[in-house]
Amino acid sequence: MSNDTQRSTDAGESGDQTTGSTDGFDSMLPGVRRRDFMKAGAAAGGLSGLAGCTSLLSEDDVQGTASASGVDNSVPPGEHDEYYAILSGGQAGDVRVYGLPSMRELIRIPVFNPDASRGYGFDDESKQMLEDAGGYTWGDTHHPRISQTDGDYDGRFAYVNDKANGRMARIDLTYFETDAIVDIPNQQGTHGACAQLPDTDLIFGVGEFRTPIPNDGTGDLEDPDSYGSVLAAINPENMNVEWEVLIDGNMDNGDGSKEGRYFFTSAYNTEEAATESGMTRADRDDVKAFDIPRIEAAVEAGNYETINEVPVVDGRKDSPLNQGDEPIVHYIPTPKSPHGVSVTPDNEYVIVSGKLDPTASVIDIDKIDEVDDPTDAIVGQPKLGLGPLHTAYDGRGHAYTTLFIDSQVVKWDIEKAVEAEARSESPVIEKIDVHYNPGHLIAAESYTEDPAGDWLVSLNKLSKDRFLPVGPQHPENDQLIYIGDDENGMELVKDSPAQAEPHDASICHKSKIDPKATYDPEDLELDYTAEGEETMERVGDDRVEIEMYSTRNHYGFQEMVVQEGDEIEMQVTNIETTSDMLHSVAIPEHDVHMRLAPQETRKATFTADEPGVYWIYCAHFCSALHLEMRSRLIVKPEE
Ligand SMILES: [Cu+2]
Repeated sequence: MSNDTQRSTDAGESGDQTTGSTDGFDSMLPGVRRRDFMKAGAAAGGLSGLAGCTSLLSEDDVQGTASASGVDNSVPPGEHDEYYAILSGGQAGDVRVYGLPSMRELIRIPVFNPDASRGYGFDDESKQMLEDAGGYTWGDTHHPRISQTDGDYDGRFAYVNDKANGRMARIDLTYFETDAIVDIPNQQGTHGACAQLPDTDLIFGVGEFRTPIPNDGTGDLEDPDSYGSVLAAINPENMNVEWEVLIDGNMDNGDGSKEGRYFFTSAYNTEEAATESGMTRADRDDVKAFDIPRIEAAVEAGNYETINEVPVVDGRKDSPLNQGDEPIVHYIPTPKSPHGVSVTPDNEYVIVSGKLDPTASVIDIDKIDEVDDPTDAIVGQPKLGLGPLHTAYDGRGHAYTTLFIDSQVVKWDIEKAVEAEARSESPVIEKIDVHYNPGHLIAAESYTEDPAGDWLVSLNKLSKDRFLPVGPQHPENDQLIYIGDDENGMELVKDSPAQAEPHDASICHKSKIDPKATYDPEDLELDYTAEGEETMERVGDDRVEIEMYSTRNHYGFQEMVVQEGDEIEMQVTNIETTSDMLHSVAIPEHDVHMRLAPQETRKATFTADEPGVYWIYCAHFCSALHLEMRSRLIVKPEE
């Protein structure tokens, strides 16, 4: 089929954009002329009018939890939601957990950021983990992915990237806490993050920014042509980087085929430019299909260069490994600065959104290795609307794509898109306005082989006037949309404000995650200190080791006397066995806060460098005698 990238001119010459929010869009997508948007915007509005399916509800109708048609996301007091939604927190560096459909935020999991409410970054173990991962105090999380076994969520781990510092983290879903972070060598701007499916054999970090490799000041620093970016394959069990593939151009988002053969990435900088105008020059960029078994065979055969202790395989177009019939990386040109890339649940297609082109490209996965011209693997290219970014699935053959510029979600028929002419609008079923400018959208279990097909969340970047004003930084707006009724169409059910900035999420049925309500001491490295086993011991001239417990409403020691200048290693076990009975150890003026869940043991090492009396207290409200739960740290002055 043709890959004509000429912007369609059949949209008509007049008419205001009738849908979504338009102000400021011309500055959001540089390199594309505003006039083109106006034309195509008119077409999009006309289309949704003809389809007659755009939600007819006014904004007043959708306030509250029960919509006009009776779709209800409310969960009665005391009852549980159906789904866990695990969202990235963006530049907050964390991951948030919502219950769906209520959209109630349940907890935040600090990942790349210290968080005193979880004691994360304040006890020795988590402090050391953050230190070993580069010592940064923040990260930029984008794509949380839950581990899968046999193509379904197994509830073991979630993985999430740090775009700011080139890292990947793992969250243990037994305890909903970060348990490993790897600082990925040779990669800056780790953007996409996704697993090799169906069994999470590898986690992929997708390198967006091109840099010199190695980026150590050697080589030509000025010439962007000499830069590169890599795909990093990470072992999900030990979090080691197993291998990397150097590519031409850059990469953006990523997704894995369901049978483990390919990993796909989108790219917006095939130009290898260092400026915005340079990066948007070409009408087509590409989708890369990494052939994982062939790459692993190349590594096995020693066809790599070791850079910063990682085997780096050359996957550039002119690499010997890409000549002949069995290339390790297929480069499939698609229009224009494509962004979201996602594999359909049945593993037939990978769909990539055009971003600066109003189409999505439907790539037939089986054809990728068969065709001579890589564009022949593109079997559909429906025209969806302006600024198509990300696509989710309902398991009934429909795709849902966010339209960033049109501020809409478009529902379309995947097989009809394959049957239709390129750039046809006929596969479009309906569009719904969202508020405003959506980035990712996620449908329940959409990343598995069997999506649930009931709820969809649109993560909108701008909320504008949707909430009470709170100053110049507005909340994001995560909107809940019901997609379970094909006859009556999509329905907007709830606005949910969010602190900047969720990018993406995974939505998993509650039956597939089984968190522990208290710690199993066997899962922790530190020894358990029971009541009566508390010890305080001077080790050498200036070191004191304390092991004690916490319980309602006291600590193992009522007072601890040390000398000015002593290094104190304090290890505390919360011996409570009752769930939800947390304590903490807060030490004023020493920057120490150990959060202690039931049966948890933590350790903090600090220096008592100022003589005086410090009231150690429990900062996590525990009982009626919470305020009395204190202990004295007495630091005697040097003699
Ligand atoms: Cu307490």
